[in-house]
Amino acid sequence: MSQGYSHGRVQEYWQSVWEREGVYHVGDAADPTYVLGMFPYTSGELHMGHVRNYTITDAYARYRRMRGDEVLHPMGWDAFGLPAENAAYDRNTDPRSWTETCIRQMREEMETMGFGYDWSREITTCEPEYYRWNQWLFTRFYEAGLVDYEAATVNWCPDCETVLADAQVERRDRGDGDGDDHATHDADGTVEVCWRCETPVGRRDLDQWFFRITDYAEELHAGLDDLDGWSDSVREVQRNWIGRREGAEVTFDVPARDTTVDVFTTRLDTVFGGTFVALAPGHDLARAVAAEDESVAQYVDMVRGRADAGSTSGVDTGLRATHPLTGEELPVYVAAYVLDDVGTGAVMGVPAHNERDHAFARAHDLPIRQVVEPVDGTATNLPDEPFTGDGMLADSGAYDGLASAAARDRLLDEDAVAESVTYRLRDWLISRQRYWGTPIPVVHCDDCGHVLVPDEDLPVELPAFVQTTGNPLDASDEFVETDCPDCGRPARRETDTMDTFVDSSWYFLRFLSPDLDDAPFDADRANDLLPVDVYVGGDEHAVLHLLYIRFFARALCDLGLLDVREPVDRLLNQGTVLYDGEKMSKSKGNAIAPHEYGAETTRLFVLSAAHPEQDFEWTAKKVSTAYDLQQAVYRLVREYVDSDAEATRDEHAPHDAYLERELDRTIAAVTADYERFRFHRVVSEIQGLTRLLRRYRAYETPYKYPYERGLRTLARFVAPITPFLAEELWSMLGETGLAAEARWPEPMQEITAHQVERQLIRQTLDDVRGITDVVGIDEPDEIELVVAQPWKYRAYEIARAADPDEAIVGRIMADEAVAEHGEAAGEYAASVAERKPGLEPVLDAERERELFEQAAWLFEEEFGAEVVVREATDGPDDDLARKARPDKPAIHID
Ligand code: ANZ
Ligand code: ZN
Repeated sequence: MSQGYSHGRVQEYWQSVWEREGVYHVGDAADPTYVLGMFPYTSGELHMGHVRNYTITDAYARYRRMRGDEVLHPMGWDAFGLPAENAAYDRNTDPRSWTETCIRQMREEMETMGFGYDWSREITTCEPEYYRWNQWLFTRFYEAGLVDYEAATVNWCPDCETVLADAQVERRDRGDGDGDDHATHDADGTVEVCWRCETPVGRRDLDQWFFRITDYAEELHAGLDDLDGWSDSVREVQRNWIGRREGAEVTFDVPARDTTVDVFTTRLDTVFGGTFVALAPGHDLARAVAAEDESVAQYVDMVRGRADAGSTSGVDTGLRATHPLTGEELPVYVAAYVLDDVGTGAVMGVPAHNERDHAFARAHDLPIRQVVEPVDGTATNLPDEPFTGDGMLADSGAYDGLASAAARDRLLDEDAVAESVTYRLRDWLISRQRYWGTPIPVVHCDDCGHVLVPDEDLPVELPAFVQTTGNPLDASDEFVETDCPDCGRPARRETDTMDTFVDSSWYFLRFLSPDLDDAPFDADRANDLLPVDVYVGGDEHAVLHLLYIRFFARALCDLGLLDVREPVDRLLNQGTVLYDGEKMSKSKGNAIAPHEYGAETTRLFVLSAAHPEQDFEWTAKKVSTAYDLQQAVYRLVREYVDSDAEATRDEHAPHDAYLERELDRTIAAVTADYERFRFHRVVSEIQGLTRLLRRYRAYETPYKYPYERGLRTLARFVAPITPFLAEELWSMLGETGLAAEARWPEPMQEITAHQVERQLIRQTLDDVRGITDVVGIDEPDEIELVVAQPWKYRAYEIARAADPDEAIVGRIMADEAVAEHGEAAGEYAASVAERKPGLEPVLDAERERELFEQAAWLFEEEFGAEVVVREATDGPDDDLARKARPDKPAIHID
């Protein structure tokens, strides 16, 4: 008995061979398929989510390589970010050393996992060679008007001591009594917290750097329609995030100040119901009034930057705005529920038809005027509740009686009205008041304002790390103090660093030419190789990272640096690995280390458990099934190569044909499954083929050719999933090259016919199982398979060819070759006529008989019985003849 397979024993050897042979290396002249997994944040360990992510890309990359493609499958490190700084505090080290240690550990783990990367393209975002290009791109963006520097009321996490992008703020149910009054509580009982540390988020006013992603809102939104390679759910999340709204702007005169206020509305049909105008606290007119009016100033101060959709607070400015359609004078309020950065920052209040306006009107005793009525005549609850649906206009002058949609359309022709579109998407706040990120390449000069650091002075490198409570860069005089690039006088460096999402917005381009030192990426290469063919990662990135890469690609195109506006062709979002129904994670204490069960067992299990996009539950039992499968495959090959030459046969026997065709079918199926990332189906085919080959050999001395072909096929089937095992098998089988580079197997014959034949065999096997069960025969001696008389096939074909409403029995019996079988023929004709609508094509009599002869061994092997295949004969002696039908042999078991 030979030893089983041990991944640990062979892993290093094959790794060194792969490396020596440069298996995963892609030259610069190649035209590869680009397979990419979202590069990991350098936390120090691979968790199961990473393993699943990278096993998917690795299996696919390996499969493509074996199909003959060159494959670019690179890996790098998303190495900047706050956790490194926190770890540095906790461990009394500095972010760089900590990050480097993490990278070493993670790379080692990846190698153990057998991931085949082109390490010559490794990139690390915290290296100056990388982040200088963030700075260079910032500079280009700035010159192109894609960068804003603005005082902004920003989300501030007091624990991380940094600003957060909107997308890094999450809503939680309010915990009881955390009593932080700087936090933004909402009336609905939720609180906004930091995505990382869950601390309630407050607000601050700071000068901040923004990327103008909103310039691309329309295009980013429209482009989603064509992203066929992305899931509907990710596209929907992006659509909602961009939040495109079609509507109109209505202009109100404010005669007392000789100015106008534009409001944005999606419900122009309700315009005659407007009874007040409300301004956001940051609206120009609100600020102007606040400069003169104490009570308005107080209110604006109190609520500024604390926008609150649920609030009914507000202050009357005393101004009046003229309703452009009725000429009525409406009061103008400043109200916290009007958001500064939505639409125009001003609304027309329509209390009868909008929830927030209704609540506000109630609180301030403003009139409620209904101008839309339900079309079906149902009653509304006005004035107690607003009616928010569409309906028919009333009390709306010339527009009375129009349906809402038609009214919205017609009202656009009014002078004071213009069509308008707004977006929920905000500009991307990239400033972070932290150390471990890319320094923003700007110098602040008292005379020149903010000045870009010239390209030739890039990179602006991070100084040595110091431990402080605030931003370590502020504490570094040597960093801060510099000269103005324009006037040469003493000036101060910007101490904000970039959001790490900037780093990951273009890293897929850097992989194409990682060492290029006069540009961030090679434009020609990029235009050739982009879009990324397959990108795999978690769907938690649906709006941040996956929106930013789409923005970056477009911005780069408009800068003339790239021609490909959509950077990713096929996006695959892997599902979650669960443990006891919960996401497996270290913080939940239910994490399993990637190689706790052996790296390849884990790979095999993770791919076999479910479709890549589905969640699955980690169970020890299924893990051991994966382990057993590897051992079974290994043993099958080991036993064969250890046996002597007598162990094979050189002459063809009928039963070999079934194996040969089944092999072809499996190859076709596995190939199609790999193409479509259905690794779980691949694994069940591998299981099936392993079983079939084992049984074939157990049945009789195997015919050398198809059997060895079967084993070689199996070795290649497992190669994308368990690459070390595949190399062992491949060399055991006497192959000289590497399994990783072996040519993918191909079917030798057309397999369509075999699909039908296989189905017939499986059905008949099932029938035999059913009969032995029912009759209670444990060990049958003989199984008789009786194929129908040839004339039945003829009758069957006549029935199939007939029109549905033809007298089928008559047609059949008109055929002499059938009719001569008398009563039996009539009986069969009636039964086949009855089944007419569902008659599938069947084999002919001869082929069906031959097939059962070729597959008889499967019955013999499974049931340990002798198998007799024969044709039914007419006449009184054959009592099975009546039961035998085309596609359904009569079965007799003794
Ligand atoms: C009048 C009106 C009447 C509105 C009505 C709605 C219903 P959705 O469709 O949810 O995106 N709005 C516009 N700018 C705003 C701002 N800066 N802050 C807060 N609210 C603002 O919402 C679009 C509606 O949000 C707009 O249509 C406007 O209220 C309000 F029966 O105008 B509506
Ligand atoms: Zn200057």
